[in-house]
Amino acid sequence: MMVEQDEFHTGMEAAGVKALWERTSHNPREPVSEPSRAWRWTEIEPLLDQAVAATGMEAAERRVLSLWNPDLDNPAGNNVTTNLNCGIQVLMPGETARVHRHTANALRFVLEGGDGTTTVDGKICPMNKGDLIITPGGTWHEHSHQGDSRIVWLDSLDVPFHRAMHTQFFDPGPAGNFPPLPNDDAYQHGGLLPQSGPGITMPAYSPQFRYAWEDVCTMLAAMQPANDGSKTLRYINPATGGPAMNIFDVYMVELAANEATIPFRSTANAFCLVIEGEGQSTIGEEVINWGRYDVFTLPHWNRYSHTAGRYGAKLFVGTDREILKRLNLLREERND
Ligand code: GTQ
Ligand code: FE2
Repeated sequence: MMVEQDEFHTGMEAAGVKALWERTSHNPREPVSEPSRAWRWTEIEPLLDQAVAATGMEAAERRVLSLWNPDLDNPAGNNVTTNLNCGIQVLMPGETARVHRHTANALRFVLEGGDGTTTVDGKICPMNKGDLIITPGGTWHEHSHQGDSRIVWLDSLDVPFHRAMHTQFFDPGPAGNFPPLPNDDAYQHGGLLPQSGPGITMPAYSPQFRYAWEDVCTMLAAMQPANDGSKTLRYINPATGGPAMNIFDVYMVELAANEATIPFRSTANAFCLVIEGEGQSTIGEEVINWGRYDVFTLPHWNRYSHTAGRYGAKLFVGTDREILKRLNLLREERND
């Protein structure tokens, strides 16, 4: 009877309960996902000089344009995909971004300019176009710029994951003590690992903080392509062979000209930063055309395939795959 129904619903509301059988979303057969989103370099690039005009570094702390995904809108912060955020950071000659540390893992990939440095736990890491600099969670870091034109890089952090886990901590500096580590030069020859000296006991994170662009190019040139013509290179922690950062895994993917990659899907979430070339990706229901320095997402369980244009392409990929893998939640499907 109607009256009983109403009493029932009123009673449930007062008690703070809901009837599971009346909810449509209680048993999805597959993960619910959001569509792929893209951010265009041609739209972001003109804003960089305006950002410099809008704020100095004292006020900004970090001059970053955060990529905002309307499907993952969150008043507590921005996400590009489930567990990762991205931003474009600009530093002018002579400027610095002061020392701090946080539990989130962070990376920066240099897009424009050079002669910058990020100091990570006392190690000075040169920043030039194409270089990757990581700051594993807990490491002290600061940026400075000795060049003569602006330096621009992509930042990405696993902040959304820490927000979900309530493990986000931040220390403003000054820097405290940090463990001594061998120089990055001590990790530049694959297959050889220092076994004596300060800091060689297995650190909690990669002892290498800088991955030079020249090395990435040398390695890609040395690799044999896969069946679909692509080459995938992983940035690793040289002391473990595992991901560059505990739960934040990064790759460089080289695509052959005019050849579609084998369709793939995963419960992991990734973003792609186009380093070179132009092309198109089919991601779930979306078709995304992309060019240099565009960023687009590969949200969980969307099947995707990339096709570069006639010059081929390079995609830098950041993913939360390692989180899912460690929790035995990684499911992957390749259509070959
Ligand atoms: O460069 O240290 O985009 O701490 C967001 C937070 C960059 C950084 C960001 C950060 C940084
Ligand atoms: Fe930081």
